[in-house]
Amino acid sequence: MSVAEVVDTNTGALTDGFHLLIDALKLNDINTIYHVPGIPVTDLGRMAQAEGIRVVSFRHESNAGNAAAIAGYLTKKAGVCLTVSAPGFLNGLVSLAHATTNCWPMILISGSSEREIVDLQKGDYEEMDQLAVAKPLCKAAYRILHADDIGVGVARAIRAAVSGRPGGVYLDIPASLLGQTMDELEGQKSLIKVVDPAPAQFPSQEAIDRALTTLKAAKKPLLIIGKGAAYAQCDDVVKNFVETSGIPYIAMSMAKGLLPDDHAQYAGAARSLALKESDCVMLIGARLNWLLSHGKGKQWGEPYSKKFIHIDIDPKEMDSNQPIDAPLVGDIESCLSKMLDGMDGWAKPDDAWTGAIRDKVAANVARMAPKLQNNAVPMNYQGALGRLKRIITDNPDTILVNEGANTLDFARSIIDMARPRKRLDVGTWGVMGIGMGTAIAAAVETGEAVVCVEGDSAFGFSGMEVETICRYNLPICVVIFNNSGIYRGTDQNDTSDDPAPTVFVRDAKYDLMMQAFGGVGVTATSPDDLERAVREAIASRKPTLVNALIDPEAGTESGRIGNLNPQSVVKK
Ligand code: OXT
Ligand code: ADP
Ligand code: MG
Repeated sequence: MSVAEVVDTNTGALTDGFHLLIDALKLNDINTIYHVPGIPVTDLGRMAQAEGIRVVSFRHESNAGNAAAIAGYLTKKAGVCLTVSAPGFLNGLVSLAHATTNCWPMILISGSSEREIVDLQKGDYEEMDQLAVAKPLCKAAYRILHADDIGVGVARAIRAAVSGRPGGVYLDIPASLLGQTMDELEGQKSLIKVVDPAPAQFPSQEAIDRALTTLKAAKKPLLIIGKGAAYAQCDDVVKNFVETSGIPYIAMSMAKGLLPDDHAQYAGAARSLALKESDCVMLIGARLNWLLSHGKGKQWGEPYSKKFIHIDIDPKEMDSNQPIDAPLVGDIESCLSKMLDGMDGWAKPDDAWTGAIRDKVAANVARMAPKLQNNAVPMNYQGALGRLKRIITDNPDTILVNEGANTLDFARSIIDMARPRKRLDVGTWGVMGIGMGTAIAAAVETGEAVVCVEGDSAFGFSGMEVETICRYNLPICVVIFNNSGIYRGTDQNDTSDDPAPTVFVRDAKYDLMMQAFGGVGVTATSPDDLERAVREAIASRKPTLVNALIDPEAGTESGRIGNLNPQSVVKK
């Protein structure tokens, strides 16, 4: 820049890295930051709050990061997590990788130490080459060294997070950047408002025609709807496509409720039959990964007996597990809208197929119904979840957060969801520890009441955040399925005085944790107790923890995925 230009624009007023970063986020409608304070970002958090950004301060970065990740999923905007350097950054990194794995937009902003010292490994306070560490674990990683690059840095991070297949982005902020000053007017001019960050991506007409021809030829078609379709927020188009096609569908866990689970075409309760017998499967925002047994095996019937149609925004997803006969690369709204244009006079699938699925659904639902009405004490999963099922049906806007093994698997098949993006869980990795961060962001981003159904092990990974829930007075009811262990509370160690690795203190009083911070803590020993406490929590919107005592013998090893455990052939 020439001297003349500097004189022209210099107003005398200065801005600095702190303010430019905050202004850049605000300019791009980022209005919440999930955070743990400390050197060098304490003042950044304070100033962001003073400038009108909602700053939610956590007890551990993993939970702040999980909050940012799910905020991205719920809002289609990048969720932002702000941490300190090295250890805080590393704590946040698990959730950044989790966001990337789940295809959710998130930005992890971490303060870092001085480049001159880090690069020569002279031993700075919290020294680490964070950019290098982050790179392989996220979609993109950037470092900003100069105040006049903050606009570009934030814009690149936002675009990378939300465009194409969404994912996690790391933004490295050396401490010295925050204090750098520049002319205020010049600074404002350097900021970028990102235009059209996630542009629509239309497939070609040829790809649409191929998909329609493949689908039309099927005798037993099946739709599999995944959380990518829920993320896409084109709920009406998905509904219109499903109903126009008349094809049965199953919903992956977090896509439950995109159409109501009591929909006549929902085949969730006939999952095995639908996967095995179908002759053409159309995937809509779902990957053929481990959750779908990679599209093969006995669950899927005869090898290579099915045609696949796959809608995904990422071309690399095609053929990743099975040959895709009709790839549709584009965003779900554009792909389904274009398909619908070609579906005038569409012939719905034969009743022999849809009727067989309906019958199986009815039989499985009828078989499960009496189990959900049991009042056994100590409670089992079905008795407890039968009550929560009713509560969620009566309160369809309530958000259900769910983690654990048996607690997760039983809740997924028992609790029906009626609205989109109301079920939030462990996602693609099956990771424990998402509970409290997810619940907090769900309450903050939507204002709705949240019921968090947690295995006692799962809860332990993020349990300290009950203090955060109380501090921000959030309408969250945590229900702990306390079976005194991981999977079961009954394992014995016969070789020493130590407990077996999978068991916890029997009947621990988790409710006292919530009471310690001023919330409501209740022990529930019966389904009646449980129902009363959860209904009261939803009505009062007070932070509540219900310690639901579950029979320690009720669960099974790893829930529905015990088959993934390797077996020792020389086990003593
Ligand atoms: O058709 P069929 O006959 O097959 O029947 C199916 C449906 O048709 C039927 N169904 C219905 N019937 C009647 N009515 C209705 N409405 C209905 N709906 C469905 O029911 C069956 C089952 O249906 P589903 O569920 O749809 O089908 P299925 O076959 O199960 O689907 C397959 C999958 C793979 C898609 C599904 O199982 C799935 O999504 N699974 C996810 C599993 C998962 O992610 N688990 C979590 C990880 S386990 C383990 O890793 C744990 N760890 C280790 C650990 C982790 N994870 N992370 C970290 C950071 N560190 C360590 C730990 C520590 S779990 C865990 C803690 C566990 O202890 P807790 O105390 O927390 O929990 P408890 O176990 O409760 O003690
Ligand atoms: P699930 O676990 O529910 O099966 P996955 O996370 O495996 O879902 O798959 C979600 C898929 O959705 C990802 O492959 C992702 O690229 C894709 N996706 C995300 N957003 C869109 C969108 N707007 N349009 C098309 N595909 C999308
Ligand atoms: Mg347990």
